[in-house]
Amino acid sequence: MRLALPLALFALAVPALAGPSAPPAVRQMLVPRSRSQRLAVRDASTDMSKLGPENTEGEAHGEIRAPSGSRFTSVPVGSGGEEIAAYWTRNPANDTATQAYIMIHGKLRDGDGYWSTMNSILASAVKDDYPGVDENAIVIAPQFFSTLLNQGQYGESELAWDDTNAWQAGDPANHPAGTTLTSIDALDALIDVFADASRYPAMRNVTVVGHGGGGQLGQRYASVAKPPPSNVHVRYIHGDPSSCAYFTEDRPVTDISIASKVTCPTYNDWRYGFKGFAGTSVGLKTPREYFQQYISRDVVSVVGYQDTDAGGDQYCMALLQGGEARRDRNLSWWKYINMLAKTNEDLTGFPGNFSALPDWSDLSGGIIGTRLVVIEDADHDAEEVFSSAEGRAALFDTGSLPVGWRPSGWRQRPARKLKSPATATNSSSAAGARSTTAGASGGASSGAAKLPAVGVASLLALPFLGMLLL
Ligand SMILES: *[C@@H]1O[C@H](CO)[C@@H](O)[C@H](O)[C@H]1NC(C)=O
Ligand SMILES: *[C@@H]1O[C@H](CO)[C@@H](O)[C@H](O)[C@H]1NC(C)=O
Ligand SMILES: *[C@@H]1O[C@H](CO)[C@@H](O)[C@H](O)[C@H]1NC(C)=O
Ligand SMILES: *[C@@H]1O[C@H](CO)[C@@H](O)[C@H](O)[C@H]1NC(C)=O
Ligand SMILES: CC(=O)N[C@H]1CO[C@H](CO)[C@@H](O)[C@@H]1O
Repeated sequence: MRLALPLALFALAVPALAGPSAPPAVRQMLVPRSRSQRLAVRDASTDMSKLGPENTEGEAHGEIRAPSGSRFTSVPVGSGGEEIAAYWTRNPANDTATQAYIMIHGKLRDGDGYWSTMNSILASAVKDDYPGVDENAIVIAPQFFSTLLNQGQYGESELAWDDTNAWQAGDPANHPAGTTLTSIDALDALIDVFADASRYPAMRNVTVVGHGGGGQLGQRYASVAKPPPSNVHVRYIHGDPSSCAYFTEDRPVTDISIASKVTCPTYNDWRYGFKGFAGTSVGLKTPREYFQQYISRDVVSVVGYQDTDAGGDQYCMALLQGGEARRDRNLSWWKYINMLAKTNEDLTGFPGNFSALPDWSDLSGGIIGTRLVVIEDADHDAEEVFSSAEGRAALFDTGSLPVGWRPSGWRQRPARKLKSPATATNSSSAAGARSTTAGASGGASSGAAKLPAVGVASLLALPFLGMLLL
């Protein structure tokens, strides 16, 4: 069915093929609608311009070869026998490891490469005696296989997704047959492994890192992950995703020559918004409840300031999130989160026209745990981002983080608590009760304690960063 679609449709549907000068109306009209279209041209993470109508993106995995220092294994997800495949530190010190890093691969589904990247970032931090780094930290890179392109590479109980990008959105797998588990469930299961004190008695910090395609999953995961077990602290780091999942129908772009909601009817559908989100194996909450989870967690949004190519998703749903460059989408997202939460953060110079956002300060109390780190010299490259001083801080620092770049005119302001945050009440659903627990244990209050320190840290870090960037 995918192959039967005429090439002309692809040429129109894919902005890169239509050319940068394609009028916005054309870009917006051709939002993929049917499942067969969705499979082929889902979003620009699937780079059809290079590969033609048959998406062979990420095909060149060949035989599975675990990079030196790792092994290829799999971990149960749920109770139905399914497993998530992963590259894993070969000889982990399970008894003494205090930290685990779950590194999500990018759009090419190259878990092996991402395992190596994270492992070498860790090794160099250990070598440099970077404060707080555990030399026994365990590195895992889950492998989200595609049933279209990775046949023969996954075992019969291992999860795989048909659409090569479905895993990025947290959608359900379609292998093994009949499974309803999602990539979100798979990450939840990995965290549960490390929270099992009988296997990892010393484990304290689990960090989920996603960049680019992995950043898309990482951003959504930070909102919809189940509340983690209380014996581990989870940090969620998402870098440079092409799009975020907005909690409301508001969008930063009002310039209709860039994109318009009117001609982009799917702008709020799941992956871009919460419409049609099917939930995870622990159930479905409201967008307000997911917002509360997101802001009460240790979430670090990492943006490469040089990430300004019109790469990544160029559908109108993504363009409405801040235009062509991922950087602006991310900066707009920061503005959005802070405005919804009514924080005291200075948003001077941040892009995004949000004129009439709802006031969700009843959920935040004016305080969010989410932090933004902008790495001035980094492009769209996980290694560059996480080897930088700020990227390393995001990965390894406890307490305050350097904020990195800020627009001119921006000033550090102290956090200002408006009132004690309520819980995302939705008395009509059991979801409300679950979120109470998340809010209470999660800690908008821990965010409150951390935030004022950010400014001090950034001041202290500046000369240091200057040296490193030379
Ligand atoms: C460490 O724990 C994992 C399970 O999480 C297990 O597969 C592995 O065999 C353990 N390794 C050692 C050396 O105990
Ligand atoms: C934001 O609004 C201003 C004023 O209406 C407009 O000039 C600008 O193009 C808008 N920006 C975007 C990204 O929509
Ligand atoms: C590790 O967990 C502690 C809480 O136990 C937290 O304060 C700290 O920021 C975490 N460190 C990282 C790097 O996530
Ligand atoms: C409460 O939950 C229901 C079902 O999930 C949803 O339709 C409704 O919009 C929610 N109400 C609020 C105020 O969030
Ligand atoms: C804060 C920031 O980066 N603003 C920039 C967003 O992107 C637009 C267009 O690329 C620039 O004009 C802004 O300066």
